[in-house]
Amino acid sequence: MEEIEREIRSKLSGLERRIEVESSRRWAIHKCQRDIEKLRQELANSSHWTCVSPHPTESKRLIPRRGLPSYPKYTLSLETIKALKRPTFNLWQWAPNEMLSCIEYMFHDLGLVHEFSIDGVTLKRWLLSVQGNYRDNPFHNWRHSFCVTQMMHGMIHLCRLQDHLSPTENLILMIAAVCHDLDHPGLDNTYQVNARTDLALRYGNHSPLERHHCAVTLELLSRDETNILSAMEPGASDEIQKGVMELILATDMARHVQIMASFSQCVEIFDFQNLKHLRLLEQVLIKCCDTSNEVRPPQISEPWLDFLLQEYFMQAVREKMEGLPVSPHMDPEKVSKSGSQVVFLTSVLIPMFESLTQIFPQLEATMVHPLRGARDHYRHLEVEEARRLLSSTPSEGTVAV
Ligand code: BYE
Ligand code: ZN
Repeated sequence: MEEIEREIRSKLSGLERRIEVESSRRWAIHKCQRDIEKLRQELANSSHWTCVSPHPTESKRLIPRRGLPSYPKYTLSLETIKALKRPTFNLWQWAPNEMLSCIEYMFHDLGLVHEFSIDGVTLKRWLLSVQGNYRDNPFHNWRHSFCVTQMMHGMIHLCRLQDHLSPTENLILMIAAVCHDLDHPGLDNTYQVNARTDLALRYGNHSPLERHHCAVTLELLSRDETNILSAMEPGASDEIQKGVMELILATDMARHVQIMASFSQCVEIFDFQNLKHLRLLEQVLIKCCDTSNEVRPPQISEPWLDFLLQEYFMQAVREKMEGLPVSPHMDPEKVSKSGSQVVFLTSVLIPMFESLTQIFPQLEATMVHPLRGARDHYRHLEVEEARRLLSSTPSEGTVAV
């Protein structure tokens, strides 16, 4: 009996040592990733003349056009333009500047620049300011904004939203996608409320983050040099700002159940002439895009999950230091990566995309199928994880070798 105990104890301390070593590695990797992102951003911001891409030889790269000193200007290859509409688009290969040009292209492609007489230079300045107002968080950063916007652009095409919605509604969807996490501090609403941060106090604990993203969005649109809505009648501009606010506020996951319940009711009798139905559809669209990483191929989606957990674990460290409660899904001691993802896919993502499929059946193959694939993949990992745990935990009378 004593021998068994000794053996378990030695195994335990071995595992504890390993955790120590591995977590210091995780922090080192995280630090490197942040440094890389910072350097890329610096490089991108300082070089307006040349392509700053890390792999400039690939045909998918943006080709720099020379002779424009004040703004980074790229032309997109045909291949990129086609790829940009699909969830399989590789969004990890672009420098921050290139993502800027891609979004600029989407606004032109959807006819929004033409329709609303948006000044080309103002559009660039607005996008640059938006980019500059995203922080260097592991997850809630400029690349996440790009992802959500690229998915929205893809959905607008796939669901032929330009035939179903007005240009104003399409513009609202795109602005909301780009701006929806502006100045995200990397700490969620629960932290804001528990730590009684300035944001929580300012907004009386009601969706403090989302209200802040709205405030920064309005701030950028109120400055002459970044107001892409300046050519419109004040009434039209107000309507767009109001629509954008509603969509950004809908991204608060605390409202998920309520929004999905309302949407489920109208989805069966969906009527594109009914404004209430349209508002709900738009809310569900931005929610889908915001949480759509798992729709993408596994090589593309996997780093996002790691970055999100990294952000969550950093919050947990801080909460422990400050004596605040730690949410179970953020606690590195309680979280199982595959387990949480199975739950999230089964209870949030798949039902949400399935309900949208009732209006747009074409989403089934492009989005719901990949989501089911991801769920099966994580289920498989979960089983393997459990097996490994079982075989490394000695039960009574037996000692695992
Ligand atoms: C959500 C809310 C805020 C920020 F830990 C991000 F299991 C998210 F709960 N997103 N976005 C995508 C996600 C995903 N949350 C989860 N999985 C995603 O794929 C679940 C989390 C890892 C956890 Cl919902
Ligand atoms: Zn987001």
